[in-house]
Amino acid sequence: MSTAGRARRLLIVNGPNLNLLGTREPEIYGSATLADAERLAADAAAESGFEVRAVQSNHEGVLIDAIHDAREDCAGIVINPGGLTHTSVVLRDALSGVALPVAEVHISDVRTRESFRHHSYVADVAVVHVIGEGVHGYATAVRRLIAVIAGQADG
Ligand code: CA2
Repeated sequence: MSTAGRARRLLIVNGPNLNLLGTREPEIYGSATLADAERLAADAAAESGFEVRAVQSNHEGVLIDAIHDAREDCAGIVINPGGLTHTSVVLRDALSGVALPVAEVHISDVRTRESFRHHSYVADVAVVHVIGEGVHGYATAVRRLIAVIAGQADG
């Protein structure tokens, strides 16, 4: 049986190419690394007594398996799907299928970049959206998602 309703754990998902954070394109993504982003998320979660499990993969199926596994022991999912944001129905279906609250994060402001970045397949399955705050957006997303989870528990 799922324990997600009681779990004080979030899954932090980073999609393709986000392992390159801090190595290239600092004018778009800043100079912080993926490890920095994951630490910001973990520290924000710890403020509320939550822990995180972080996964990054360049393979869609690995991300989907991690999302499915979250049903067992996570209360919510923070995801930056990378380029899959704009292409992936299957990633969207995985998020929708596990029925956990989802926060969508983008480091850059995708709304002001190329038009192909304006559409997100994830946006309407997410309850929290944090766009263009740099890696600090992971902490914002964690705090806002925990507030949603706390509200569900109260309700
Ligand atoms: O702004 C974001 O967080 C994005 O999700 C990042 C994706 C991009 O495709 C989305 O449109 C917006 C790209 C991730 C690749 O990250 C890199 C970081 C450093 C160097 C190269 C790629």
